[in-house]
Amino acid sequence: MTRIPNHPPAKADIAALKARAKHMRNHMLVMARGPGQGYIGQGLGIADVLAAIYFHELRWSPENLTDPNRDRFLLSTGHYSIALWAALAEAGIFPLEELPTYGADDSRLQMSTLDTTPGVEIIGGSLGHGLGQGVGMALGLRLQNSSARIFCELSDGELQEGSTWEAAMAGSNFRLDNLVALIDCNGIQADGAIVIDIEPVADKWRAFGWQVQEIDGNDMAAVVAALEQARATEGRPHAIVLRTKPGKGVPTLEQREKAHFVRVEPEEWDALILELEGQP
Ligand SMILES: Cc1ncc(C[n+]2csc(CCOP(=O)(O)OP(=O)(O)O)c2C)c(N)n1
Repeated sequence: MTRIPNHPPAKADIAALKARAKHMRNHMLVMARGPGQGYIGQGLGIADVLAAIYFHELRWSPENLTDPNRDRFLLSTGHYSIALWAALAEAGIFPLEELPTYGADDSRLQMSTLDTTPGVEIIGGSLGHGLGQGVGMALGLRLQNSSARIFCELSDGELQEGSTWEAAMAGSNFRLDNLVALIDCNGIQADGAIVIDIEPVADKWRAFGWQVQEIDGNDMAAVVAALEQARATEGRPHAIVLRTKPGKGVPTLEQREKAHFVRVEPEEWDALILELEGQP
């Protein structure tokens, strides 16, 4: 089988990955400034994980987005699209001039994913379906003797949906060690805090037969190390419980109580971009 080169990945350059994440955060603010609003809180929170995935772990090629042997990153939460657009723009798939069209009629960069946008593997607008699709893809790849892997992001809100747990059960039943769940526990769900208590998250995944790690999802070195450990897992799927901070990297947004959907005045976006620039 054809192998996409550079795998297993070379030793991670943590400083370079942090710089990627910062560029991606900047892209997200530029996107949201276009319409004056967007799902920026969770996007900023997951930026470090997407930087580690797209610029270190994933075996893929921006020149051939449909290579059958590519690793797939599935964004189950379609409304986090701003983070995916930022990663794909940073990888050169979209010109940066396109970013301000975020959410506009006819834009490729919608506020929730469309599968007509290059680089999108699944539509995630209706929550709770990403992991089930990931299980099906991982099983299909194994049946085709492919060494490609599936990385499926999902949210803490989606842990309140039965379909997620059906998929978790199937993943361990089929011993899918080519499947990694990246669970974004940012503690929010639309209007405020998580509605139904989902803790202890890690223990629940262990009980479903998954190998589990729980880390600070905004600590780049920890994210890279967790992905490396997931690569070494054999015989069962792997879950990484990511504790992330909504608005991460932009202090005003980190302090904001309602960070699910952010709308601010046009001049305030410029101030937020300057705040990001001032961060390490
Ligand atoms: C099946 C389904 N139910 C409800 C919604 C509406 N909805 C969109 S985002 C959201 C919040 C979900 O919380 P979480 O996934 O944790 O995301 P966060 O608040 O961190 O953005 C909801 C309920 C949806 N998109 N799909």
